[in-house]
Amino acid sequence: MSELNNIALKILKNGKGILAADESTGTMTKRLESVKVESTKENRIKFRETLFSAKGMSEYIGGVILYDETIKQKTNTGKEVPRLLSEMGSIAGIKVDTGAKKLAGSPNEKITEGLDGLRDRLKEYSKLGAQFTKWRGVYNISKDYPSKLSINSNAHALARYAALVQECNMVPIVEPEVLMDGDHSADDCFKKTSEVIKKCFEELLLNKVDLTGVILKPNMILAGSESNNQITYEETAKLTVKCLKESVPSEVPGIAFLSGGQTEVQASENLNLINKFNDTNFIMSYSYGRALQQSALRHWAKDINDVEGTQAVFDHRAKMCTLAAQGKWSKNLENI
Ligand code: 5MM
Repeated sequence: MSELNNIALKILKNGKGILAADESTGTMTKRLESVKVESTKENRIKFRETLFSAKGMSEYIGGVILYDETIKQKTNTGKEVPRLLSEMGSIAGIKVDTGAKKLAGSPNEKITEGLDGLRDRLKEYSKLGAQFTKWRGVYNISKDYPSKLSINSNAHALARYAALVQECNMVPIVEPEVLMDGDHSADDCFKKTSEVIKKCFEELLLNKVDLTGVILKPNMILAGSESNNQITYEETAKLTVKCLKESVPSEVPGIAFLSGGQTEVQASENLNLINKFNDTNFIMSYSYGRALQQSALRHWAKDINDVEGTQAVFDHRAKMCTLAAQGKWSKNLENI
């Protein structure tokens, strides 16, 4: 077994998942302002440190995706963040793309940037303790989108990123996110997501990426958030498994879903059913941002010094997600 495969399995084994705490300063500012907390450097690390030192980290969270600011920050007790994570039994990861920008040639779509100088940045992050990385491509569904141009150019960028990351002995998370926005059907989501993922693997292979050392971070198959034809959780789970079975090469060890705007409970319920229907060898776990942090953030905002209370809320959410990653979640465990 390769070293990269070992890292990927360590992150996702036994129902463990990933905490996506890699919000860029702009996104984190929106999140904090939505709960009326000022977005200062101190407040950003205070919230993140509260989660990273929660008891549930060692049992449920195999890896944490950090943002550039956070991986270089020290906690209030003076510890480097990657060291704190490692003491909590979790692995530090880092978002290395520099964001999605207007795609020349199709200005209503986006291309993710960040390849320039990436080799040197990766060396720096590796020295800081990161063992895995993340790059997100975003795609919109509408009558004309995603265009071939967007599918091809984002796949190309994701593959060049992944090849550079493996050269630096880290595991790349490949995240092609087909957004929920819009009124498209679940069938459209299935078709477009399949096309996007297949193209990504075609490019990954062309770039000689070792698929046993990759984690795929896809969206689930859902109808658009404005569609009148929503599908059931069971249909989502079945379509999601079918899509991945048909589009992902069997060498890939693990899939960690994004939550993409689903509520915390929806994201757990869907993941649970996906695992019930999972007849592949892929580990199917989570790499949630909002669906792991929302309720903890709301609790914390009421009193940013309530470390224990916030951690209890976070621990509950992480436990629910890990149970879902094992197909052991049920609604009555939510106490709602
Ligand atoms: C945590 O949010 C990440 C995006 O941050 P920026 O937009 O500021 O770069 C995002 O990539 C995230 O990792 C994934 O979309 C999963 O998060 P959700 O909230 O969809 O589970």
